[in-house]
Amino acid sequence: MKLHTGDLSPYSSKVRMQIYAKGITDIKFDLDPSFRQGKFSTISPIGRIPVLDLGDGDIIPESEIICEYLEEVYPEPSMLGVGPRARAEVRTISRIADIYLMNNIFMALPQLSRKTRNEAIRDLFVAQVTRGMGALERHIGSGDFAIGNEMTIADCTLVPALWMCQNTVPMLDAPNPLDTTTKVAAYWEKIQKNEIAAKVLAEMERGMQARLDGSE
Ligand SMILES: N[C@@H](CCC(=O)N[C@@H](CS)C(=O)NCC(=O)O)C(=O)O
Repeated sequence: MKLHTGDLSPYSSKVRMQIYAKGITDIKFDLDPSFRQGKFSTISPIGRIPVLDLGDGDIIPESEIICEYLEEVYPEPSMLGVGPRARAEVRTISRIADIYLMNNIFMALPQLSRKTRNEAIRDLFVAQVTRGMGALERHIGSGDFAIGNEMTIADCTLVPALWMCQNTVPMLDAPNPLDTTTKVAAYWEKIQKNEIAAKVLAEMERGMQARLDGSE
């Protein structure tokens, strides 16, 4: 199998984090040049990364679907949580991070340039991120991981989303929604010291550097 991925892509980082945590070694990573050339829709109709290539043109798009597929193909160690209630909570946190944090952060990013910024649009999306952060504050656990005592898919979605929040929202000259939280801020402080999270965060930093250098 091959994962079409990118260092800076938070959705791809989520899948890579799951792959590292599960110790999967037979998935290759690839950033197809056609993605950068805007021709990626020939590989995946949705035209976005990550995409899991199973071979012979058989592909699975969407980070959440790929993560669920990998859980079925590589069930051990499970990263879905222990028991139905914990699994529902893991999926809730993953959904908050995807839909209410990451999606709104992406929608705000076109307002990064001060010259062309529409402050009303920036404020609309940052307010939605702050609202999502408020929901996360109420759902997240108080231990080392988002839910329970082991790393789950919730951590895989949350770590790249919190990195995005930390590294992009202040560049919009807006208050950082992380600063409105207590439990999420404590989690963020702790999880960055986790070896697997740190590996993915280092890749995202590398991707950001490449973007700033113009080499990607
Ligand atoms: N819902 C998708 C979002 C994927 C996504 O937006 N990926 C970005 C990179 S992080 C992308 O491919 N953007 C290219 C584009 O929008 O054309 C998922 O969870 O995989």
